[in-house]
Amino acid sequence: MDLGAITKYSALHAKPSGLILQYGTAGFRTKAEHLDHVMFRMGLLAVLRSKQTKSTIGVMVTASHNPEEDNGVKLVDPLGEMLAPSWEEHATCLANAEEQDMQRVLIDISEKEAVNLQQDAFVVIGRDTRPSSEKLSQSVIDGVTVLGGQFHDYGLLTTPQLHYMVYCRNTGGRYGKATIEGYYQKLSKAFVELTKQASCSGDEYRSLKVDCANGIGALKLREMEHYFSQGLSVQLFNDGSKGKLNHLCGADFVKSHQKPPQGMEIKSNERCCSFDGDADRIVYYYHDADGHFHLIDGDKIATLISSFLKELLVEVPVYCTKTGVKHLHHKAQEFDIGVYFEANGHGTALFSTAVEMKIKQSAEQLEDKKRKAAKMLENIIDLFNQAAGDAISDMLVIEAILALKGLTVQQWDGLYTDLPNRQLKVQVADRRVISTTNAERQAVTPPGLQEAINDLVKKYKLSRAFVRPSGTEDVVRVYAEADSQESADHLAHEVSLAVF
Ligand code: 16G
Ligand code: ZN
Repeated sequence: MDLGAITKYSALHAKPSGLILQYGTAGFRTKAEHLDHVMFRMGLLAVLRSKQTKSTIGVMVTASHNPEEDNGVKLVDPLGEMLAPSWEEHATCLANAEEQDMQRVLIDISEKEAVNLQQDAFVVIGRDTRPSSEKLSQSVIDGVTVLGGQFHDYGLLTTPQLHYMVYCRNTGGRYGKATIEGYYQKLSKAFVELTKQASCSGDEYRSLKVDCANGIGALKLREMEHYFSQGLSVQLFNDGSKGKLNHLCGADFVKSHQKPPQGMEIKSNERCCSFDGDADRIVYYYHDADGHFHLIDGDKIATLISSFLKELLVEVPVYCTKTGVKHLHHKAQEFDIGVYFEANGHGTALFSTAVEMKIKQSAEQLEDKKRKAAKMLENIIDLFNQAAGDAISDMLVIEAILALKGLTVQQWDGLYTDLPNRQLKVQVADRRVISTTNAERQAVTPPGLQEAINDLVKKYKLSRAFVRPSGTEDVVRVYAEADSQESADHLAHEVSLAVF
């Protein structure tokens, strides 16, 4: 390590004094003007992680569904996964170190993690369309080069595309080619082959309205569109030409306000979907004949996908984990086939190597019916982004399944009915006084809180309620459901009073 150079360059990316940030559920996130030093330091950290794992590491500059003025950064581990928890702590330490402590913190991390500093390092970088992202990703590059790391800057990418690149590069090309072209071709080829098999590919299945949150999703869908257009035509809204990123549009807006995004006109029973600002989330929706809005969230997406896959499986057990993709992803990896989705629309499916091999073998079978089914599965596997939840990939999976099963959007919606529910956020002095267990469904502290919730829940029919500290905002989240909207609203309100 050339400590002199680090000190010199670090001073050019100085930390505002007194600023403390935390590597949260999805990396660092705050106002863009406070992030320059964090970017530089995450460049440094990515080099250390790369040396330690002897693999390519990713750095993504994005703040997902946050307002345009915000930005953020997260590191992507070798298999396209979220950064390991012990390294999240190093990230927090490094980001908050005062200038004069930088050298010591870097040496500390290297020693603790037994990093061989002679090892080569390679870092790939991507960014979203925020006005601040280009300059901030340049600061990441500064950090990488000061520590002698090599890098490739992909420029504008969706978050899941960067995860895909990292995964491809560390699996010797087995998963796919680590280029944007490779990504488009892999997904589109699988999609077109699948939709060719759909017997009822009438026009109604072939078009979809997509709200791109005025973000990167629009750019990438435009580039990709012609690869899959024989299977699906997409009509893009909020493509960034007029509106502001995530403002009155996008998956997070639609999910939390339970209404369509601005700028999209919806005829009854038309299939529509929304991406979020970095295109790793997707939700669907439609207006029924009476003009009522219906949201199809991550839970229903998971149901559609698993019921399609279930035709080949005996049973589908359900597990719960803590909030955040990193927890869900690891749970899903424990199975031959793991499907995970958060209600907010972030999710994907994972397939074990053993299952992929079995399916490949079956695809060479002589028996026509089995061969067809196996071929279909092979394409479905190719269509999923197994490195991360991916709005573009999920959209194509959903469209293929709807076409193959001949399902309309209403029939899909009718797979089950949600109980009325309400989510609230509560401002408290210190959200960390609330701790939880059992996949964030039970409060452990403060004492008495869980008992109070239990008593409130007993007052309503078919009811449940949970509280947990947010991993991205300084608030406590309250969730309640019950037999009617009125009861759910009441229960949520009463629980939020108990939190104080
Ligand atoms: C982040 C997470 C998302 C989670 C959300 C919860 C990733 C890529 N994103 O956006 O999975 O649902 O945080 O935030 O991990 P909350 O704790 O503030 O509700
Ligand atoms: Zn996102």
